[in-house]
Amino acid sequence: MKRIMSIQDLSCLGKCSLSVALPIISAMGIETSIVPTAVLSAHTQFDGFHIRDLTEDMKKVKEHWKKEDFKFDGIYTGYLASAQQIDIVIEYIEAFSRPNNLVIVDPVMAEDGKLYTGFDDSHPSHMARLCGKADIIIPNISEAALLLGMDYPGEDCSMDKIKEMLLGLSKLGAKCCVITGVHFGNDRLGFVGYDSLTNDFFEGSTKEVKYRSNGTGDVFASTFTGAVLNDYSIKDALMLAAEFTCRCIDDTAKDPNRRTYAVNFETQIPWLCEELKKNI
Ligand code: PXL
Repeated sequence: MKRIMSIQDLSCLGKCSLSVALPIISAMGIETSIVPTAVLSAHTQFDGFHIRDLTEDMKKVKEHWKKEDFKFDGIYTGYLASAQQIDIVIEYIEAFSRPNNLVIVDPVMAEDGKLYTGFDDSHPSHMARLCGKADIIIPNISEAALLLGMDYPGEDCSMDKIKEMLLGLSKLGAKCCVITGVHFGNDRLGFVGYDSLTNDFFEGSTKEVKYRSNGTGDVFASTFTGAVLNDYSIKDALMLAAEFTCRCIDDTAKDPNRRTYAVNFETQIPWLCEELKKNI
């Protein structure tokens, strides 16, 4: 069985970060070792959340895992609270890199052109350093703009703009850069990627469900990570993640008892497992 490490926060309520990565990637048959960077009573879109920072513990986990000589087939990082945590994550990548393991960085920090609560203006430049150590990065449009130090072009920006951003992102150093949450017109929403090894652009989309919720990016990134670790090509893994996320949002939008803070990914896990069975 393959094993991945996921480094991000544990929000005790609010279904994001590790509380999404752990169930989804595990359901996809990949052992998921976690490095919680902080414990929050609920994610930062709630007012008055309590946070316990675990920066010092992150170092201890790394030392222990290194001493035990644990090996990982991939490293997947998401929300990180500070520049210091980003430095420690870079140390993890250096300590656990092996010839064939994959480093996937989702530079979680913003949406709708705005940084999440708690980040200062220097955070994107530190995330950009981390992106330089990744094989694959999967920012949304807001995060891509912040990583590039450019003005937010809006959710409906042109395909030329998206491609210009991808070329800029590839200069940060990742082999494959993907921008998520791209509008294709005709109510289609999806991703556009650029592979700097082959110079190819690629894209994919699903129908757009007009319902906004927190945590959808984490559902997408976790499913993508699980699929790549199941030997899907990057494009097929992105497509599976897009379809799964679309189904989760659709189910939530139809649920009269829905929560506003996250999507119903749980109800769609059986579908995900069936899809995986068809392809592996
Ligand atoms: O879903 C992204 C995310 C992850 N972790 C925390 C967050 C958010 C988004 O708000 O607050 C703690």
